[in-house]
Amino acid sequence: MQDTQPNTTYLKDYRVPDYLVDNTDLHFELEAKVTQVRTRLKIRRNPKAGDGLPPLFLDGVDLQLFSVTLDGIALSSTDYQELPQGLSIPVEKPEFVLEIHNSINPEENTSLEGLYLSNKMYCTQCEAEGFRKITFYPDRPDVMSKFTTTIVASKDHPVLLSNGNEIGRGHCEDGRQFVTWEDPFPKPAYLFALVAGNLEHVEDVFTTARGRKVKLQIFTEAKNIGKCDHAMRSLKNAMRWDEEVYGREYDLDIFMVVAVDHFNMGAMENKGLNIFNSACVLASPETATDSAFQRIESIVGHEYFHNWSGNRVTCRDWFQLSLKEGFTVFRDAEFSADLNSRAVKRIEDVTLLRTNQFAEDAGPMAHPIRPDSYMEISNFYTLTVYEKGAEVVRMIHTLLGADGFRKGSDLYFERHDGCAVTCEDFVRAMEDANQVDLTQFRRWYSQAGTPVLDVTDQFDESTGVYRLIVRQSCPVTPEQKDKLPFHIPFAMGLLDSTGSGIALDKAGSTQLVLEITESEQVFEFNGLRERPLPSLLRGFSAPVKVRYDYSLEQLLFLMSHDSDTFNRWDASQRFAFKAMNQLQSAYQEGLSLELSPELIVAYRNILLNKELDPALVAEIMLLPSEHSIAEESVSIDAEAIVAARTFARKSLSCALIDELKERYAELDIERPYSPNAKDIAERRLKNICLEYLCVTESADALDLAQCQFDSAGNMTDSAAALSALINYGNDQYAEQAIHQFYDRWKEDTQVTELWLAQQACSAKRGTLNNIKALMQHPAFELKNPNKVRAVIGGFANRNFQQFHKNDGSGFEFVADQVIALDKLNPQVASRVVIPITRWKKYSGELAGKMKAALLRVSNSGELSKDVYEVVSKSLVN
Ligand code: B3K
Ligand code: ZN
Repeated sequence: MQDTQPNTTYLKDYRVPDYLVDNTDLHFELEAKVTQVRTRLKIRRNPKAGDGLPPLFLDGVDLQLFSVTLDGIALSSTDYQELPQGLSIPVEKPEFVLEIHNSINPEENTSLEGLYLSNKMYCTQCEAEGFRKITFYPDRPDVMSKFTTTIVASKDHPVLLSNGNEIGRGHCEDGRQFVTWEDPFPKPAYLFALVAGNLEHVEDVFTTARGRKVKLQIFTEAKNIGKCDHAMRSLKNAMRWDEEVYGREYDLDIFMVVAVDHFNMGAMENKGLNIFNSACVLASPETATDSAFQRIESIVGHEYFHNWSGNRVTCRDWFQLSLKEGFTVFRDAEFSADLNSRAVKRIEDVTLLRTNQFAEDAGPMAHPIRPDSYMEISNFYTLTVYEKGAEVVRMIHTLLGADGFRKGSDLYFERHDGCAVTCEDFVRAMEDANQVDLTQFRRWYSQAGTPVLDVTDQFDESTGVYRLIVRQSCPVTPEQKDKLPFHIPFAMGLLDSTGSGIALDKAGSTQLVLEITESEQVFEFNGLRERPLPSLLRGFSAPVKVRYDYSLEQLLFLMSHDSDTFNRWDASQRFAFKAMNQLQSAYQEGLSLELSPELIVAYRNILLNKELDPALVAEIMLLPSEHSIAEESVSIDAEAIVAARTFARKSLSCALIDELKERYAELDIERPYSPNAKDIAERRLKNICLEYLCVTESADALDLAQCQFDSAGNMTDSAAALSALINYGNDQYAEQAIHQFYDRWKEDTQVTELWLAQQACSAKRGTLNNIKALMQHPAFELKNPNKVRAVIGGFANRNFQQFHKNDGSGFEFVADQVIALDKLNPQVASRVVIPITRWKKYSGELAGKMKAALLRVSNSGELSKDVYEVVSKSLVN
């Protein structure tokens, strides 16, 4: 562990910036080892910061400083102080021009933050605090400036891009060339971007609602130029959608997207120049799965939507991250729901939230969607800030209705355009536009943890009165013991014994949104003839856990009758959880296992129900994952979870073999590939049937997989067949498929990543020895986050069985990787460590072994702030 603990930054300490920067002129001379950066800043004292002229502080990290000039006069090194975190310059006037010359080393920059090289292409990533790795600057989002950028580079890098509009280009005497860009919109430094490379592009035009033509360009290496169509289509859909749903038009004449292989996350919304992880933008039917197509559509949408929710209106400080991220995730989720199947999108999002965000809320790093403090802000780009943040915005939408919400968002954009604001400003705009009081609702921003609703009911036959009694509570989270009651929109309905919805008010509505605000509340419904069956938290109207003691019969009834598709699926999940818990207990007690016959009957009915959307059938057929069972456990018994789930899948596949074959055959139709909702749903169900069939490991089933593998016309089918062969085939066939697939696709980066991930995630194939061997394969690269996520992330996050081996070898492996990665890329290292931080949730020896691995990381010497924060918080008792 390091000697000095990194500083903690607190929201309560926020102060407005002492100085503002009106203009930022940047001049880059790109060279791999020594890139020269010259900066000219027009600076003035912030009138809101009070009197006096405090020293000017500029953030700067890993920079080589050559000179500082103030109003044309060169400063000597005694005129300022160079500190580890930046420059402090005494100032005598309220307005001045500061010029700085420094250099940086993009080639050595493996953190992928600031300016770095990816396959010979220069690119940048500045959010959250990466600009300080480029030059000295007040690197905080509330300093907004107009940027002009000149890039000088050799002919090897013919494409030179930055934000805004191109205003000049030419040749230098030495044969190099330059391009100058000007961004007319003031922006914080985190939205700055630069790209230089030997790139090709596809181009299109979008005509805005007001008839302005916007040039759209997607840049990539020549070999990928055929993989840009889907992203372009998605971009145009997103631009239209934002005009229609939010009345937001694009504001520059050009919108550029660049695909980069080395990237820490999915993509970045830099003004006018979005930079994307190649995996989140490039696709073709032969090389990308349906889920890749859908991911691309939603991420392209997400980054585009940031142009308003994030760029035009940005965050005052990083505690407000959910202001832009929660809102933008909500926007992209609605975009995807409108373009595809709404119910399936909701099910997928809620599954992610319940499995992973709930685990975050219950773990050592739990934080409110607006954290109170951080050591390293990069650690707070979390599912809580993003996905729970989006749920909080969705609750406002539910409370205000679509029209009220739109009034609120219009007011928010109008009031704060061009400003750096807070979550409070967002909520206030929603209140002001609708004359409502969201005082109590604001607790969602400041209290961490997943609230629990304990629901009971009473029916009085003599009076026909039905009562729902709802008690809310919220578990203790780090630094937050006592929580005040939340304001929770609770969508519900009541079903009669025929399965019809009962009218709940005078208008005859069969669904109400109850507003829960107290720790205990009773809701009364009158005039009922019989005891109804409640359908609770429809559409997952709040990010909470609902406990209500449903019987198996009631769950079956909801599965077939609830008018809310989400709740039909949810009933199936509750049902499956119950069955899985029984199996777990039997396993723990050494009894023989038997899968509930009712579950088998229910699944048979679902599988054969042709009226149901195949996408919903597919979602139900997939039993809850090991991770979601773990999240539901008070104390995780990994071995029992694996045993229970494996047994349940085997029992289902044996019992339903004929039905699975029938549906597989019926859905296995040849047709040209299209990533539309209907085809995606059918392929998904077909491939789930294939997988279940292969669980039996029968020769017939494996032949089907082999046949699909040999003849698949798209990557979805091909990858599903590969997965079946890897996980269930005999070793020789599995080996053969793995080699064949690699030989066919080794030139394709995205397919190679998928190939790595499939092996790493496989319970059968992804043994620790094989994982180590994969890391020696030429396709693996420790400096590439996608490869790390595929192999190490795949193993630790998606290979429940091998990662949780009783000898603790999986945890030790992760610890080794964290230690190695921390030297290269702290952001990636601090994500990789997460699976071993939740040791307190485990039962038996696993907890101790996990903690020991974590302690080893902690004692491994100097750690980055990123890893230090996560590890030290996880070791607190
Ligand atoms: N805003 C970026 C995330 C930046 C992460 C920095 N560590 C992508 C997004 O949410 O759109
Ligand atoms: Zn975002």
